Amino acid sequence: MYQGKTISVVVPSFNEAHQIGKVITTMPDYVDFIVIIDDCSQDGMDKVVAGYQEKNKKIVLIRHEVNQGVGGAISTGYKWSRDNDVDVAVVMAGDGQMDPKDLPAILDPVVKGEADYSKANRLLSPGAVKEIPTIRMIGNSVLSLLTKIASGYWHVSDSQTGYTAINKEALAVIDWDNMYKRFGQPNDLLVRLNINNFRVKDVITRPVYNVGERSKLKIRKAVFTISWLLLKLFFYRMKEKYILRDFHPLVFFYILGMTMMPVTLGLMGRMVYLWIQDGHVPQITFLTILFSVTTTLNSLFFAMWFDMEANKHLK
Ligand SMILES: Nc1nc2c(ncn2[C@@H]2O[C@H](COP(=O)(O)OP(=O)(O)OP(=O)(O)O)[C@@H](O)[C@H]2O)c(=O)[nH]1
Ligand SMILES: [Mg+2]
Repeated sequence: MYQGKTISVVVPSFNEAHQIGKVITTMPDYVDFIVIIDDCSQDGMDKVVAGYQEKNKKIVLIRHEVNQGVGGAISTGYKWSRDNDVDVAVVMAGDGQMDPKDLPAILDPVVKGEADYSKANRLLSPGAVKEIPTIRMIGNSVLSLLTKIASGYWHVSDSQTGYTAINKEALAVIDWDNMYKRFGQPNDLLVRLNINNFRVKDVITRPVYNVGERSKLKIRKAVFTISWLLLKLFFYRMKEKYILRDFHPLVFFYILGMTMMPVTLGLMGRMVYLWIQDGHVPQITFLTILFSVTTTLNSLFFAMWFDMEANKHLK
């Protein structure tokens, strides 16, 4: 128990026979359940965990018969936590990259009732640039920016962290069976939390690399896959949050901005073409472009601003 609340730590793990022991032995005493999801590992990880289970009764081992991906494993752990009436469910990876010393800071906002979901933010830690490998830093920053737009949590960054805590109210409401199953899971979850008006807080933590982990993340591929997912999630949130469940005219601003964008780009192309061909651009063409650029940018920026205002109370 932590401050009177039962805590489960969900550990998504795939081929972590080498690292899982460290995750188990460094788990703080106040954690009530260590829910290890073995996502059909092929390296004998289940036997390693079974060995620890004999001495540590807090360990729950759930094995997937088919590999589902990290998001699928997290959903399984969340469902177990929900069905066992746990107050707060934490996620810590099975590769030992989450420092248990940070756990109280991640738990506090949720346990104190200041947030429904809290997550680590490594990008804001003072040593981030030195400690996070450059390609991961760039990929994560790009996805964090896109996740702000898609999720409506404009104050949140480091969207890709897997170190999080969620309360039982959110555990009960989110449909875990429909959650994205692979590395885009944290992004999908943020969008669903926003649609349900849950409060989210970032907690600054130090990044941990080179502790014996072997990453399964192919960063370039992940950036494209998750960007595409975020585009779909953006439209899903607009529909659910601002059309079906409630209404906000910001959708009109987004529609206008997005419709005008290709028109503006087309007009700009035409201007460049005329300039190269004739050496000058008719005044009317230039004025039309000016009007089009202003309308596009104003509409998009106003839509973002309205979205920011509508979600201000979810900090
Ligand atoms: N369940 C499941 N877990 C996975 C899978 N791939 C990775 N994981 C787990 O998810 C966690 C994070 O995976 P990593 O590959 O380390 O990715 P990451 O930590 O987000 O990224 P970096 O470490 O920065 O590369 C680890 O505990 C992995 O064991 C998978 O296919 N299924
Ligand atoms: Mg890792």
